[in-house]
Amino acid sequence: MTDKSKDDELLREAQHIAQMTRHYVIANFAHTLEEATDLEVYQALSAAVREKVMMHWTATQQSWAKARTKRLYYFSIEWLPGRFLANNVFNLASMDLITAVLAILKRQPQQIISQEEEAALGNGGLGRLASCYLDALATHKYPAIGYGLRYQFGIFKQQIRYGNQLETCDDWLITEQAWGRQNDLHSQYVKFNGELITNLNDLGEEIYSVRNSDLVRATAFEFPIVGYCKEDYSAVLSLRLFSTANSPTNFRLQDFNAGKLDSASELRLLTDVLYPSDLTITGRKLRLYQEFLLASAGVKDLVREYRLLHGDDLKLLSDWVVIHINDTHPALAIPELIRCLMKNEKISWDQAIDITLMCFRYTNHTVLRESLEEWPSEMIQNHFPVHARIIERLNQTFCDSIRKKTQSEEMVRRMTIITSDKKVKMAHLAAAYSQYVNGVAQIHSDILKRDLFADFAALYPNRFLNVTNGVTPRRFVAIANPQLSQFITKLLGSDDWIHNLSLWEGLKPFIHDRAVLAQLMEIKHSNKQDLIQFIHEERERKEGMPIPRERISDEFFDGNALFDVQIKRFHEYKRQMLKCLHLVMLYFEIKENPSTERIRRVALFAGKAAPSYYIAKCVIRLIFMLARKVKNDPIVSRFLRIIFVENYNVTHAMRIVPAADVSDQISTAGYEASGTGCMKLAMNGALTIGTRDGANIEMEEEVKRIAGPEFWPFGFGASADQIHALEKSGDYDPIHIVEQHPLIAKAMHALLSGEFAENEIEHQTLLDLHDNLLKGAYSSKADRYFVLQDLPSYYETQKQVEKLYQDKEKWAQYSLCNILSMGKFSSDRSVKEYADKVWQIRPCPLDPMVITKIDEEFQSSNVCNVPLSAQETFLKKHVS
Ligand code: 26W
Repeated sequence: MTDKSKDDELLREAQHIAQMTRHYVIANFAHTLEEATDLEVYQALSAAVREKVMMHWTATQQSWAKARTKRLYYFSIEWLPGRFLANNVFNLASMDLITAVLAILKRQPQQIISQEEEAALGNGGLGRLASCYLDALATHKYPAIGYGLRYQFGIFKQQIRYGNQLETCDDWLITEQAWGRQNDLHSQYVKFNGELITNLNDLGEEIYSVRNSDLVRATAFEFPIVGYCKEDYSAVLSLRLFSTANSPTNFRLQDFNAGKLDSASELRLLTDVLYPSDLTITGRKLRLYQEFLLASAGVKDLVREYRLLHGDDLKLLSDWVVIHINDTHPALAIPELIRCLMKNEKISWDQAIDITLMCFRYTNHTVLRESLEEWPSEMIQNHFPVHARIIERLNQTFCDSIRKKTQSEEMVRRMTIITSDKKVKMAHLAAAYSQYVNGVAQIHSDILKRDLFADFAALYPNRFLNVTNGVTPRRFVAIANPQLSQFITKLLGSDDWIHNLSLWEGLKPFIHDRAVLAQLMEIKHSNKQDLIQFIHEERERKEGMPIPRERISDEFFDGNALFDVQIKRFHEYKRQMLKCLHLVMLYFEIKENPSTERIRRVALFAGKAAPSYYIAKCVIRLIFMLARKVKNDPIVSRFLRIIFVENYNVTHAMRIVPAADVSDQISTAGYEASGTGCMKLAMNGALTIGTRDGANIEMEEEVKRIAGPEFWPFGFGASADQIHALEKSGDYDPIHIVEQHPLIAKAMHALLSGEFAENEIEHQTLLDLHDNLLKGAYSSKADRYFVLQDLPSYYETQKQVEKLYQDKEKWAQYSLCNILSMGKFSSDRSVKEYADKVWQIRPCPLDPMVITKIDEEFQSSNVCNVPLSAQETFLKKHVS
């Protein structure tokens, strides 16, 4: 197609969607376009786009039902899809379409798109990874479904008041939902509580049921996940989320009438809140209820779907079904499947176990001991007696097999699912009954085999694999960074990289092209200014009044400085504290040598701390204090600024990532399973300052292999093995490091003296942080995560950063070399690897006959389908 005819088609499509939007504004809101609010235009435009999505969705589901292919059921207790409208339009057509539609409607695209509350149904990495994978699965047409929970309140909204993190309710459902809609076909009844009943099945084997249980209705809501596809129909997957909120069956009227209000609503409130911690579980019973709800409703739904497509013989389940559990939170799906298999079926216990083992796959996402789930068996017993009994038997069967294999009671003791103090180890349950278990980066998978699952790996060596994480280049490059995307497309002569990121290696011939490098720097500068503008607008919205633009420009040196960003959850192991101490050192250094030539630097932080994580909140308060001190210092503020962007979420990531020059990936080696922010930032041209941890290691390998060893210049710190050795020997003494480095001593002393504090509470915060590093007040040991150990090398490496940044052209060259080496870290590569090695599923193209039929049916009933001449009249009238 020529450019001209492409443009014509785009305009026609835009015209059509604009017209549908006008239709929906009046039909749904009783407003003409002129009087419609931005929210109403957003809703109406979404409804218009949704029509197209629905056609593709129907075509996908019908094609796959017809082809009877094996399907993936991906269970995750967290999902972080981000905003839908722009993503869906981009994946179906192009961003230009939305711009053209809104030009016709005379509305500002950003104004309209930002009306959408993002579905923030997760804490961080785990949930965002699941969403990146669904995007890639849809893009490459893998038959898959996502299961999760539709929390009424997602992760809390974060505000910082005088350095305190305030948590407020995330009321994302307050407006009518344009994308996630109820679908009663998939709603399920799930049983909680009650008494165990044991019967025998046709084979004379025990089967279990309950009496006097609470019947809970899990109402299904579905989001369409639109794959990227320009040539023909996009595949559209379902993200199916269960809620107990608005079903009247979940209300205990008897209790209400007896005045027991809490108990009356208990079951309706199960999906009210997402647990705001990715470290430990606090509200235990409710969390277990949530995990069971997801597991049971999901398994029932997939069994229903299987029967519909393949009949009632569940013995063949694993031919058509693969169930993935994203960490252990949905692991109760294992006993739930056993229960379903044995109920009313001529399936024996041993067969049920074989089928289950063939169906399940499990990914582990953390090695932090406190994050590994263990449930008291009594608790499972009290609320899910059938599942407790099945887990007991699963444990027995598993322990017997280990005994037989090893003749070692010690091995049995170490590998048991239920411990001697009656705790159910969910990681053991998942590892014992999954065909494959994987970690999320090579180092993490190796550590799992060496450490957490050492015995399992010894007995079942073929079960353990690695699949390194990946992120979607659609959302995090093509949509978030349109300037860079267009530039890359121009250089490569094609936009195929959007679904095949390894093509980026084709940028190599440009690494010495001065014009290309200059343009790259220009794009970065412009992205920085966009970020400043965005933060400006956010602050104005928050404060409800205009703020002079100069104020915020000044705060960021108008984008003419190095933007050094650390954006992620606040955790001690992620070591935001390391960056803070470096900033304190910089502060003193600048103060003492004000006339030294140096670069200007903006240190940007964003991230949430779990509401009960005291030390993490202290670090946020420290950042606030440092930012204030630096800003008010006439000398230091000439070179340094510290910014905290509140309420980090997917939308904010899409703004910050394209503007970053330096990406801080500075976790204690051995602790960050993979990290995914590191990939998004590098794809957008940031250089990584990082430890040899998680996916950093593989990013380094790729940059060195593809571009050359010199282009990964900012690695630093102790390796995982060195850290491991220090931990084992118990020799680590942080005080010793302080004594050796006068500038570090000065920084630590500043915490003690309260130099950055303006009141007693602030001073106490500094003292607590100081003691946490030197005395071990809040975690078991002093400086448990080796902040001071790595501080000297971090400091030296930051000096290298400053040196390189002085040569802008050279910096741009390094940046380009990092970008072009990131092909491996696309979620497309990850899901293909999962599909081949872990799931054994294949892409299934949409059926042209199905598409034709749906097209015809839709066109014949399309209320907004106007003949071309009428469109042209409209165009003449409205598009100048
Ligand atoms: C028990 C509470 C709880 C909740 C969530 C414990 C642990 C979790 C998650 C497994 C934590 C998590 O999000 N892990 C992150 O997963 C990412 C995706 O694989 C990785 O990139 C991060 O390194 C890892 O920290």
